[in-house]
Amino acid sequence: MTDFPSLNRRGVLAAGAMIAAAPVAARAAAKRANPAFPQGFLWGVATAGHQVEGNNVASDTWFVENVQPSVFSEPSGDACNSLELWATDLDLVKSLGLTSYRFSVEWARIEPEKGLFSQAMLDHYKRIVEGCHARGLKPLVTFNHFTAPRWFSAQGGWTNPEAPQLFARYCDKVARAFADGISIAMTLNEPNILLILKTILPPPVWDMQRATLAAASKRLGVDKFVCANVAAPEDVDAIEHGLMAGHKAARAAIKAVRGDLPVGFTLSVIDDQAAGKNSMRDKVRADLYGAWLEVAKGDDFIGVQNYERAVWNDKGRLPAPDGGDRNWSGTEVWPGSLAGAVRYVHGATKVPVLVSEHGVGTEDDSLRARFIPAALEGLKQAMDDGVPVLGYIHWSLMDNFEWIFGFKPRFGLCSVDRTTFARTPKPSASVLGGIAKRNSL
Ligand code: IFM
Repeated sequence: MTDFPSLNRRGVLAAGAMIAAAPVAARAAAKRANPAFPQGFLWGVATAGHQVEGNNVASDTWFVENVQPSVFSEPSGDACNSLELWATDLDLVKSLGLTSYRFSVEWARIEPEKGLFSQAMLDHYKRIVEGCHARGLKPLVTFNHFTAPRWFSAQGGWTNPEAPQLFARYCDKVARAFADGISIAMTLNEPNILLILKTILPPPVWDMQRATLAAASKRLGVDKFVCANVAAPEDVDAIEHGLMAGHKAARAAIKAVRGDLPVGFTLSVIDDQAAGKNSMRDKVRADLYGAWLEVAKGDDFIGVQNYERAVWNDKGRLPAPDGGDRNWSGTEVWPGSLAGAVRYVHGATKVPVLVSEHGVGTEDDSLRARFIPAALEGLKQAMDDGVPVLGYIHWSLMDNFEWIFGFKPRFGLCSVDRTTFARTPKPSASVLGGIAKRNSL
């Protein structure tokens, strides 16, 4: 969720400063990477339950999409109807030549009321895991991708001291149902997203989020409705605290069921670069990632999710240089950012990295088709330099529900007809598929 409208003013100094920042990744890309990826490198695509399944009616996010006022530009509705079409999705992933599929399990479906667990829904997700195996795909499962049951958020969400234990209880149920079939477990998706949004979202958007949550609380007659990716700034620290304890409790719960299953979480990481003397870069990094990178040191791997770079001088973030590619919101698209983020995260944690998301929101698929190989060149160079990377998972399999922005941003390798739900691969899908099939750039 890092793709928000660019708030940068373009300045004449920017281009020079960006070049001066001369990230290692860009310089490294000048020497060619060895094109061959290691055997067993994971090639995949990611989706998230709420963004593709549709009708996630017991979730907190469904509720806040449909209150008035709402910060959401439109509700998720049927989304891509993947609750029904999940097998079609798996066929698509296979037909693209990929080897793994990252998807998320919806807590609100599995525990729609506090303490009421749905065996049918556990079976549903188990069938997806089995469906992956039937197609030779490795299932990479996210236990929580932002959304929670409505009852959970109505009792203060992650700010409630009970939250970590409730999350761990749900993770235990999921792990008992099908941990034996999954290849990699991710407890939380981008638990640092609100820290990043604090530096990006303008005050009116925070005001709208506050108004949305106030409307939700009022409608339910509760003190405080708190979601993981729609929040008031004053709640962010308490949410982070809860998420951190939640991750640790969930990891322990999953490991108790299957000790050899790799468990970690995914982090949203901008490739932050320093420009000039006394750059703020290191302070920004400490604030946005520092605590989570410490937590990751105790995990089996860390998921890195990168969409952009940011160049910081001593006063703030520099505007992107004029020219060059832009995404749907006007933010710079710079392929070297993936390697920069991966090098930084591995350097700080020393644990293996999974690129669990990377992509670009754009109507211009030729941009995506150029962006993927260019980013992978830098990634492979980092691997040649010794960074252990388990795989590359592109966001996303298909255009889907991009949270408060609705269906407008297009991140998919496939388009989706919003009426028939027919999926159609875009040319960029064969670019990634070709690399995956060759296991080589
Ligand atoms: O759609 C989101 C996803 O849910 C989390 N990571 C970023 C993606 C694009 O903004």
